[in-house]
Amino acid sequence: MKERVFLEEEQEISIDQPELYRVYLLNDDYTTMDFVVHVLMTIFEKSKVEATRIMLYVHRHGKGLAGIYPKEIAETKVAQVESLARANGFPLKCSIERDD
Ligand code: NFA
Repeated sequence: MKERVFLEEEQEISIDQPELYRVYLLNDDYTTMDFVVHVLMTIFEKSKVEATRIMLYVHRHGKGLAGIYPKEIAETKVAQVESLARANGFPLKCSIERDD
């Protein structure tokens, strides 16, 4: 994605905008609600109220948006979630979709 930026008369440059990716959390029957709230607060920097809202949305609808980031950061969040989940014996999974 390129954004056109206008400078003083007759000058124009273009700046590369990073491609953004949506990170979703996926519901399962085994991960505890408290753990999902913890993941949303620590890895996605949500407040307790917002983390609880997102967790319940995922629980009820099957998947829910945790955040939108440049590709490398999105991939790092997924790796952090899945490794923390595994370390705690939970099957919690994420998915990533390009935000077009
Ligand atoms: N469905 C899980 C339960 O009832 C909670 C959960 C919510 C898991 C969101 C994964 C994501 N314990």
